[in-house]
Amino acid sequence: MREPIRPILVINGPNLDMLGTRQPEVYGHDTLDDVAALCRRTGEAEGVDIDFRQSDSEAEIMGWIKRARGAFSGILINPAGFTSTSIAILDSLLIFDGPIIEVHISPLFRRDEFRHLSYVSKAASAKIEGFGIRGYAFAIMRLAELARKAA
Ligand code: DHK
Repeated sequence: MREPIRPILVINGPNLDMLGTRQPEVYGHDTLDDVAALCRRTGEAEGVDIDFRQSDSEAEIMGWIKRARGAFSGILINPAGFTSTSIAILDSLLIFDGPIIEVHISPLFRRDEFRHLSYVSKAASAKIEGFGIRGYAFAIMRLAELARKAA
């Protein structure tokens, strides 16, 4: 019999709790609760549980990632403001033993130059940006597919 697929960990970095209020012309009108609902719906359709979290704390995010090894089949991370600054989060992600997909709601390639650098990308198997919150759904579909293949 096949092993059950381990859940997917969805990590949201700083200020993403303010989605819906925060610069709606850049990030849209959906709230973080809407993103969570989309992720859970997509997970249900794919037959995989979703553990959805947000933190403004780099240390807390690092702790979640370090404890994810062996417990989750994949990680979806929107590192938000830590994308271009956190070698520490990159190092934590490099400890994880499954696929990692980096998601950004907005198209970073056409925003400020300082947003173009991503340390997290060095640990990611794929990156989705500029699809709005739908990028989360695409990432979960792909992570579920990879988890099924690995099971
Ligand atoms: C979200 C943030 O908070 C910014 O710091 C990033 C990212 C972009 C997003 O598009 O989801 O630069």
